[in-house]
Amino acid sequence: MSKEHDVSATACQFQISGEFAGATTHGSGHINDSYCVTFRQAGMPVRYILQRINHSIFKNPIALMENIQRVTSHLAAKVSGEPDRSRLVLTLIPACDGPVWHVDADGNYWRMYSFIENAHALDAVESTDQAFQAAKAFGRFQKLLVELPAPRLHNTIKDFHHTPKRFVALEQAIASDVAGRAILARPEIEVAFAHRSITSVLINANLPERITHNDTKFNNVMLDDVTGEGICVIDLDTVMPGLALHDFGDMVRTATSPAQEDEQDLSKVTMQFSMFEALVRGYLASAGDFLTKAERQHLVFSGKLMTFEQGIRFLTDYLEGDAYYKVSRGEHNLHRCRTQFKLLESIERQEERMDRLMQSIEQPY
Ligand code: ADP
Ligand code: GN1
Ligand code: MG
Repeated sequence: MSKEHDVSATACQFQISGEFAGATTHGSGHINDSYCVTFRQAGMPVRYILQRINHSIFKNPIALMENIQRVTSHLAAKVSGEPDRSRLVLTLIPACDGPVWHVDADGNYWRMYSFIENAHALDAVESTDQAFQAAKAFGRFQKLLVELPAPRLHNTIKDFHHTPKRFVALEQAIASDVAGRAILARPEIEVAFAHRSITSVLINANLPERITHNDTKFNNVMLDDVTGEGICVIDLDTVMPGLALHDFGDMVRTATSPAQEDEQDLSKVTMQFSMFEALVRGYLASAGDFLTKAERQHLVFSGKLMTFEQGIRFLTDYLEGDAYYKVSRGEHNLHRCRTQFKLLESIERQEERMDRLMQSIEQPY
């Protein structure tokens, strides 16, 4: 349990019956704080997920929660006829005073979800079926949100996937060098500059704005413990207007390599072609009927771009003295940057083969 936050008192601010029975930290996210909390109801333990929203990163937590409320209500209505529907969409628990968030005495914003039981999220992919299931679930998520009624969702982080602006932020971090680390990251800075020209490709490709998840990390989809099916997309803080390809690209980044994002043995980091193929097939199975030709033509490129973008984001944070991502060692962000750039290299080596796969899928005869 957190030393900084009174988790039990906070948990009791939500409309949950029974007695608070305990809490443990949960998950491996880099931004928010998540806890699994248990209440005893009629003698039985019932679990929930309590999260503190990082309001130094998400500057407008209420707008963010409005987005999540609209999105989860819309999705819940879409799956209302399906069996097991409560496990297919996140369910927000209202706070005792009404809204679906609670603000504590220190100004922290909290929210509570029902716990999706008999399902799991994985930090690294182990099988092609998992990759297929994750991509199918994220594609379905996008598809169900095509019809979200107006108004436009709030932007929870401005220019989140504007890669050219991410590059400018890197240049500023190098110039300021506040932590004196630029000298330690020379090879990585060179890789970044060698790829500058790819940063504006998607922005200039005239792609349609959609409602996208924007953080389609492999561990942001829950897989059913028994069937392995991708049942529920989670971590909705960055659901906002974006490009479908940012989501697909981030799947390639996080669900093709068998290694963890901060693996230090770079020989383990590789883009497994079989996983890429499973991602394409899973994503097209659910998103294939609404994607435009231009979107389909950039699927391969999106994996390269999002891997590069994440690499420069980690590098920027390393140079800025670890101001953004949670770290547990001095060079953590540099290690993370290195896995991204190793994966980028692996993608580049296989790009032609990936393109050939796409051609065979688009023109099977
Ligand atoms: P973060 O922003 O820290 O990544 P997430 O919302 O992704 O936060 O949650 C962290 C982890 O907690 C997830 O990877 C998943 O394992 C678990 N989790 C989140 N929401 C639920 C839920 N409603 N039911 C069960 N597990 C959940
Ligand atoms: C952060 O919250 P989490 O750990 O799922 C980040 C993503 C990055 C990811 C890299 C709001 O996601 O954009 O891709 O780390 N989220 C935010 O692991 O910046
Ligand atoms: Mg997450």
